[in-house]
Amino acid sequence: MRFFVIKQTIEMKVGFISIFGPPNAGKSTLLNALIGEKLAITSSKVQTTRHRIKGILNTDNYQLIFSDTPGIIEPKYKLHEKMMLAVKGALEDADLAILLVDIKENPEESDAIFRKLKLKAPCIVVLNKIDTATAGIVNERIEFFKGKPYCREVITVSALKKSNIEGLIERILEFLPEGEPFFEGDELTDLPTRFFVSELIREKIFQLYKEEIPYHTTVLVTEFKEKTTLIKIAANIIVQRETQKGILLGEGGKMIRQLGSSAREDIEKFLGQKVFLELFVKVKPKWRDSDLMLKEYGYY
Ligand SMILES: Nc1nc2c(ncn2[C@@H]2O[C@H](COP(=O)(O)OP(=O)(O)OP(=O)(O)O)[C@@H](O)[C@H]2O)c(=O)[nH]1
Ligand SMILES: [Mg+2]
Repeated sequence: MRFFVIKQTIEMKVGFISIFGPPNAGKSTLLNALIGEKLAITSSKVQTTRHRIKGILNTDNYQLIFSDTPGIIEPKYKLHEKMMLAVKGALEDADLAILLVDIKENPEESDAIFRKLKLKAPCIVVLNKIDTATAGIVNERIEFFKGKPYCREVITVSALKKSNIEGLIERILEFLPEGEPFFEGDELTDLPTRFFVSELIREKIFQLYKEEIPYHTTVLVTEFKEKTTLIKIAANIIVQRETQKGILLGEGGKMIRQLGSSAREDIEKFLGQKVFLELFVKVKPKWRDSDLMLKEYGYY
């Protein structure tokens, strides 16, 4: 009797896929749709994302390490420069780039941004928000990007409605090499929990306050203590001026109470545990232009 030992090697596709595009194209919404979890905060305002946020999609057959990045802009202050450094980091280690376009916006503007990136990795142009456009516009945009030198392929999705996300993943896999996974097990990201807590508070600031306030603000978690029945979290909300502090607090503290309770609900959902949240507003003049303060608040 003979025995044959068949050695089976499981072929796994592995790669870094970075999402780039102008502000508000839907990059963070797309990251969340790809990962199937709310990892990155989103808002209807531009410049919501300030960091590179990695989201890892693990199956037996592949490990896809996606990076959400800040929208590409001309920097006006040091915080902007740090944001563009986050974009640069994601440019450098991308195996594949997703160039994300809001189908409603002028394609020439996205094209100008993509040309400047001078990417070495292959690029897929992904037309987002197709739920808002007619078939005629969609076809026009496909034709526009198809001939561009950086574009290997054009794919259409709606990140918000989660349509054609599976199709996008299938195409991504075709561009990636086989390899060993970079991250172990079912890790979802490489960022600490405190970061996501501060982001959830920042997201509420983007939703609750008008105009300039969110752009003058950052959030720093100063305490994160796991108690028996709940997690005690304290965070500083940093603003640049006393007047902004007044707006954040609102009359008799009305606004900050609203901010605190809606942020707490989201943090509880994220952590799956009861949370006691304390918020403090601090004025730090010109923090957006101070290397020292930017570093302290997590912008490297
Ligand atoms: N209708 C529609 N809206 C979308 C879609 N994808 C994203 N949005 C909306 O577009 C807005 C911007 O989405 P974000 O994901 O925050 O965009 P972003 O590119 O990450 O923006 P920045 O971080 O500011 O650069 C939000 O209001 C989203 O709900 C989509 O497929 N369809
Ligand atoms: Mg974003």
